[in-house]
Amino acid sequence: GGRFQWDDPFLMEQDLEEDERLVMEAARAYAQEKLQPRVVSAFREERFDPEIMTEMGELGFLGSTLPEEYGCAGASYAIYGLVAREIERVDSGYRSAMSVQSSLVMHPIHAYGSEEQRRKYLPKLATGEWIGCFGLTEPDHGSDPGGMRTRAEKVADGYRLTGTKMWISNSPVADVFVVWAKSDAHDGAIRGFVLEKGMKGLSAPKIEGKISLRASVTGEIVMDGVVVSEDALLPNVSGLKGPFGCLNRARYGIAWGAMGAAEACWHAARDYTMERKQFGRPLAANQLVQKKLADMQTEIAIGLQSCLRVARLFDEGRAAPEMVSLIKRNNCGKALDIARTARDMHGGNGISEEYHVIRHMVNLETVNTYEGTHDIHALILGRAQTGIQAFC
Ligand code: TGC
Ligand code: FAD
Repeated sequence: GGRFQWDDPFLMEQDLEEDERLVMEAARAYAQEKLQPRVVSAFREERFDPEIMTEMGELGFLGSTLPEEYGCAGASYAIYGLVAREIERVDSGYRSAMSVQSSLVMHPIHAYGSEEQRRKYLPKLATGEWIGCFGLTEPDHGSDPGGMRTRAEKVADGYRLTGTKMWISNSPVADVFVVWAKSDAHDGAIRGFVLEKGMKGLSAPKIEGKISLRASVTGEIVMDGVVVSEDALLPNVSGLKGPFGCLNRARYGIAWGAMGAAEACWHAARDYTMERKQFGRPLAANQLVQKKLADMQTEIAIGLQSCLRVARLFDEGRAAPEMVSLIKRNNCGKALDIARTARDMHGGNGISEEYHVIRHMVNLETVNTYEGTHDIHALILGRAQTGIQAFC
């Protein structure tokens, strides 16, 4: 018979390839040694330290699945996911910075860009010397990005972009902006453009006052007639499938990342309830508490198995977007429940920054909402099984 390992019930880590395990361990060491010590003050002060990007770049964590010829690691999707899990074990905001750079900025430049665009942008994004952001959401169009108002008008030798993007991770510190706009030169189709900091008419004001994801910087992208040349257009994609192709990859990483945050909360709840005594015995000696720990263990073990399965399908080119909707939705929703329960199990201490669980809990509210809300992914799955479109 096999031996049961409480913190890895299905022995997932034993199923990893040697290189995958090594990268996972490196990511865990980096996250615990370099990110964990600064996260409490970063969250309190609503501060994102941009040098985190160069640190992640040095370790090969940015655009890790892209080819080595552009300065990237050429890693498997399992590696990308395992790194997301380790980073988000510390904070969803740090994982967010990595996801945006890798899946929402480097991926579209690689998948839809010209060779010149790839050579110009990817190496500096891979080292973290340049920071990128992705502008799809607008003030009046979040779940329905197809209704976007941002426009690209044709002008001599290029385009003039006008519009506002809202809730954009990293925009206030970004050097490179991948934005999506309806282009009148392409029959109103949605097209991608790569903008650069300092262009006339481009600004990225910070959104202040977030109660969630405070260690990640979020802003607007305001385009007030930004004129770009023809080479700012991403030539090789047209329509919503452009941004959605990026979202498939970012959502996949979020499914892993959310499990990292959930594991942090679960382990904290276990440690706390074994240590803390009430009524003369450890809290963990109560049946109610053990049931909560068992539920956390169960959901996380199953959630991680689903991630590893989709990782393998991605590497084989067999991952469908609906599979990603299923794991993004389930793992974010379950992680949020786990964080709320862990917060409760810490009693009054659970509301203190010192115990981390409430920070994960409020972060996961964002994670459950961005990249397609929990309910939007339900509608994607409902459509896929009934053939009936329920969005409108
Ligand atoms: P629909 O008619 O379904 O599709 C329009 C076109 O897009 C194609 N498509 C996809 N292609 C690839 N992958 C996918 N997942 C795709 N989903 C759709 C589709 O085939 C079609 O192509 P074509 O050629 O026929 O035109 O479009 P709809 O307008 O009905 O879509 C509805 C819905 C709800 C599915 C969609 O709009 C949606 O997913 N909404 C959620 C929006 C969202 O996720 N926004 C994310 C913004 S970015 C972000 O949050 C970053 S946070 C990152 C961080 O900080 O970590
Ligand atoms: P809405 O679409 O207005 O939804 C509000 C509520 O209505 C939700 O509960 C939703 O599920 C529900 N709802 C909507 N439509 C339906 C329907 N048809 N049926 C039933 N219920 C429905 N976007 C980017 O482009 N780039 C980024 O980098 C980025 N980073 C973000 C960072 C943070 C911190 C946050 C909070 C958001 C970020 N987003 C980003 C935006 C994010 O993707 C959107 O907030 C998200 O897609 C939801 O859109 P919305 O906020 O407009 O909500």
